Amino acid sequence: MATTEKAVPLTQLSAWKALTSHYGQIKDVQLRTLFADDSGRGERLAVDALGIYLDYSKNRITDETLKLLFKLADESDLRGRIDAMFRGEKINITENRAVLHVALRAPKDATILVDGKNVVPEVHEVLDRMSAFADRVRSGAWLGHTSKRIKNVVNIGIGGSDLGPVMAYEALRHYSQRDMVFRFVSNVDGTDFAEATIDLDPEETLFIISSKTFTTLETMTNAHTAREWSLKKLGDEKAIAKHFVAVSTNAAEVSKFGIDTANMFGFWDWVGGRYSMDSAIGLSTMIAVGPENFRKLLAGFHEMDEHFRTAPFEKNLPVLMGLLSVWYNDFFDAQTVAVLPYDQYLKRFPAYLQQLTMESNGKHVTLSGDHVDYETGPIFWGEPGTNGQHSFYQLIHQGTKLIPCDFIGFGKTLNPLGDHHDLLMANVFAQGEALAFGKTAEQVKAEGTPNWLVPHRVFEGNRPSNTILIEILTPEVLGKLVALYEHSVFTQGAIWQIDSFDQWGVELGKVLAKNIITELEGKIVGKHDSSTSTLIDEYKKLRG
Ligand code: G6Q
Repeated sequence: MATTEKAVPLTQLSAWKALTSHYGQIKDVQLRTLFADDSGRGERLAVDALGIYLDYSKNRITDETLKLLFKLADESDLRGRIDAMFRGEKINITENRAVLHVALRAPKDATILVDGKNVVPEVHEVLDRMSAFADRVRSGAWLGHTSKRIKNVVNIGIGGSDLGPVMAYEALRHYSQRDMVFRFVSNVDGTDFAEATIDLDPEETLFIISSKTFTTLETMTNAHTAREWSLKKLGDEKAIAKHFVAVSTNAAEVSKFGIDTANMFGFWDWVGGRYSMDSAIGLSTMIAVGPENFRKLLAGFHEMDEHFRTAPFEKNLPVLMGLLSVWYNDFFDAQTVAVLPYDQYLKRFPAYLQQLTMESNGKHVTLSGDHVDYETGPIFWGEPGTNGQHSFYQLIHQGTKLIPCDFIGFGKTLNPLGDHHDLLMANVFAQGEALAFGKTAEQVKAEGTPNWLVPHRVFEGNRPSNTILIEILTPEVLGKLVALYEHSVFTQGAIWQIDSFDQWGVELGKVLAKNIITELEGKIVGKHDSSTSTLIDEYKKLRG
């Protein structure tokens, strides 16, 4: 299917119809029964690829379900859509752009064409400049205006220009340069900037202004505040060159701000914000973990790209996870997916995935502009285990909502301390087991529970989960994990026939906020609904 051609509506595909009737047969089948009937299910419904072991046996599926889901992928021309992305076709049709984050991690000798031009050499040129700069900052060769060593790096950015860098810094902290401080400022709430810089010395602080457009309100406001904060101590405008660098596609705005474009690291319009952590937007990550580790991260991304592009769907990790997500979202009416990493370093991974998944697939019209008559992107959320177990897991176990879960665990810890790691991992396995198989009334009674208490202590089970097991968290592994979810999102978007790469929904709020700002400055009195007008008046009273 060419992107602009009108596709057969999803619900008219024969695989979709077959899945609808298949759902009727399987919806009450218990995981307990599926496992009892097939002693090899646990080993059989698993894929081991690129050092990632995905156990998807605790899903409410049979071989027939899988067959139909793969048929759905074929009828949706998933293969063609994947090839179109890798070929640099403008699959982001509403912005008429190619979608080529895969080019950011392609090896030097690869060829990926956009409008007939190979983009890979430029990617590597920027990477080389980033590496040289990161090395200078890390080694102390890059000095501040007053010849002091840079000890603090503050990334200022928001959305795609923030969440990836924060997540990657936290995830790879073990590999980071420990004598440096890394902070991330995103919110236009002044508290974010104030707290991030409260204990920093401007003479030792480098700001990375990360903004694709270099016009984003929050980022530019924080960037100007950072400039004032620096100049207050450093005095001299010339100091800006030593304490500010930019990551952007907009050279004109960068130099207007006062940053020498020699200190600018570029990227391209075919890199979506939420797919940009492996572009120059990752500069803070590179300074934190070093160029070598950053390249390992890219190599991990690339391995997953190749796997997604070439592995048969039956063994293809992102395709499997994407199709399972469609299965619950569209047939079981599951509203959300919980991502539960059992690794403290991945504490920002669910927040990162929220943008990746929800900004990509939160769409209500198809590529041809028709309103969908099925559900699209589910809500992604999560927290690291075991913490979540002591708060929201209750609802997953005994609530009335079906919440498919992704557990992520590691064979080895980066911080071996007594038996902590076995205790952590025992909980991963226990949670998956409890969700799938629950505890019957008979089992509860057999424990001597009084009859009145039995219903409260029953776990129905039949709650699905994936479990991802990996040896140890490394930069390569992080790259593979992020790419796994990126391509799972792609798979889902292809099935739903939506543009996973635009974000028009973000725009309206921005425009309305701009209007209200002029009102708050007292320049005009705007016309709003009675609620908004009253709220603005109340705010004015409160602010005094
Ligand atoms: C991501 C979105 C959005 C974007 C931010 C920051 O896909 O486009 O989150 O990254 O709005 O934009 P700038 O990088 O242009 O400041």
